[in-house]
Amino acid sequence: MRTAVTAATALTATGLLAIAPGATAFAAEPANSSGLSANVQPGAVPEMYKSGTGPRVRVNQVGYLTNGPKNATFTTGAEKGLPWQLKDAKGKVVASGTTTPQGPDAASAHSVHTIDFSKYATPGKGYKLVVDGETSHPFAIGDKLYDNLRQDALRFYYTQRSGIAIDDKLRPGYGRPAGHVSQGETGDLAVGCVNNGCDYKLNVKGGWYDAGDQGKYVVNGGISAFQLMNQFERSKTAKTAQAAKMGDGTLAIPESKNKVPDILDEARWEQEFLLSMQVPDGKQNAGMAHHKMHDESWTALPTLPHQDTKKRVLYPPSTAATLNLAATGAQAARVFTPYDKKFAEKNLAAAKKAWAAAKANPNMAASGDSGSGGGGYGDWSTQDEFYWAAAELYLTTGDKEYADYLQNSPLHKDAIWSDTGFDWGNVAQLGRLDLATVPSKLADRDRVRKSVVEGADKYLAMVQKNPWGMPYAVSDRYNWGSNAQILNNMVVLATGFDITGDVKYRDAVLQGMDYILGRNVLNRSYVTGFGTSYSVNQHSRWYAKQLDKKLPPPPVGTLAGGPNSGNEDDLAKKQLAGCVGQYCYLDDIMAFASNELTINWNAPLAWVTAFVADQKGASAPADQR
Ligand code: 9MR
Repeated sequence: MRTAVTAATALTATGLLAIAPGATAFAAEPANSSGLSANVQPGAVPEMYKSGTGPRVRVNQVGYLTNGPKNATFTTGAEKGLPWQLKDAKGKVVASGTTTPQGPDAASAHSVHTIDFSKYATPGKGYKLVVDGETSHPFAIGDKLYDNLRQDALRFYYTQRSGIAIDDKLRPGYGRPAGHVSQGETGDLAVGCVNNGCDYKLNVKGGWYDAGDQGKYVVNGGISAFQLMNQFERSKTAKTAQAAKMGDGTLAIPESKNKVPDILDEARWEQEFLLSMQVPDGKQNAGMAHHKMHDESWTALPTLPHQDTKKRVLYPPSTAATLNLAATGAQAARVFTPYDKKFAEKNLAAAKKAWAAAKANPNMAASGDSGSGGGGYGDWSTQDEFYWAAAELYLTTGDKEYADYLQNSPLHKDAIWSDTGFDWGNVAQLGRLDLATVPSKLADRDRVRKSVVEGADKYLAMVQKNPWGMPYAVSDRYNWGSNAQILNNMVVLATGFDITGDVKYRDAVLQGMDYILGRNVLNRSYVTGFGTSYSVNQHSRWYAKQLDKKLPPPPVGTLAGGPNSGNEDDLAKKQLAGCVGQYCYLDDIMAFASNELTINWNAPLAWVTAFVADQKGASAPADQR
């Protein structure tokens, strides 16, 4: 049981929960009437945000699909519903109604009301919502609001590339020399093992830089390349997918116009790197993949890739990395067959070799030791990676060995749809999603498809309960990369729609997008260049305009990690101490724990944005909405 400690709380006019010093607003354990499941602690709203974060009515600052759901969130101490008005660009009232009180919200330390203006379906720009004298940021209503972001979220990858000069003609303002191409120990052409732990050197040139650092990590590269290839593969099975939108020539990359879809060209840049991390034949642990490679010690900000003077080192092989290679190699074999048979075969051979090596070394854990020059990416449990790899190998080959493995894995039937969703360290979901969507003769394929719809139902319930309309159920504790976890839960919802055609899942995805683009307590679009008030100082060593005006900001279409209650960086420790949920975010280049950019976060942004753009105006029979 949980009990509300009523004496400790009071509502201010803005809806901020005023909490007596030392008191706990909600005692731990039971849910109160508003379903709160976590404590709201004193000091929950950091000092810097106390003066406000913009208009109290929060909207999707990019906009709403013509016939899709249209919701907003308003922070207020009012107990009863308040009148709202929707005004067009000329200030004319075009719709009105009453807000719906939702009570206190643990994720924002506010009391909130929601506004549903879904019935209004006239395309246009410059709409604003007005409630209680507060005017929202402007937004549009239309069918094509996501077409630019669909490309930009993917164009992000070209400027993350390692081992190649970035062509200023393709990305004006972002041209730069190639990074890590020297023959010496600061290049990636012949990299040895940390502490001289191996008797060979590998050419691991290429791939994408992970994030704001210049490390390259197989477990994070794996999920990222996978999600790009998966976005492509969805176009083969999903009724609404528009394959041409990710086709050849859509991304302005060096490979554009080579008769291969650009999204696959971009994924290949990473996949080639993943292949290069495999231990060569004849060496100890042959067939395993090195977990990661990065600088021996951290570089300062800013440091452009070609200016990095640190020694590059390989970290030992791990079972998790090896299975990432097996999974993406098998997937690449499938998707590249029509375009480059040789490359497809090379991938399948590497994938099978990796699978065999992982089976022979199932417990080669990645310690998470970062050696102080890169991220840890520790992974101690690999049952999920085994499941994912078996799924991909099965889907590509149909072989009994993998089918048997799947049927014997507890993860084949477990409820794997966790509250926080999947990420680089939790990948069973990737296998399950593909088994449900990629055609195969899997004996229990119908059951697997049903299990994905069950996952979608779970996230749908979260969207419906959450006053910000998104699928995340951690209450006031937000994880590192929370935005990507939310987007990954939206991938499950979208797949639920692809499988069933039921628009309730699609509409939940559309609502989740509202949160990412401004319907959150900070009134912030977490995507650079989209909306009115957006993140632009993400942590990066080369998009470091905040530190050096001569450098560019992150490119448009870059996702920020988002609120992170851990406050792991010094700036957050200082400015966000005690913060609650959605307030645990700073748009500052030094706030790496909440404001980094990464290849594994833009991947679900691209996937989900493509899904949303595919829905055009989101038309559907009224009785299904
Ligand atoms: O995304 C990673 C997150 O899940 C971890 O909690 C965090 C701490 O280990 O690291 C994150 O990954 C970072 C990586 O270690 C180094 N490159 C930047 C990544 C994003 O912040």
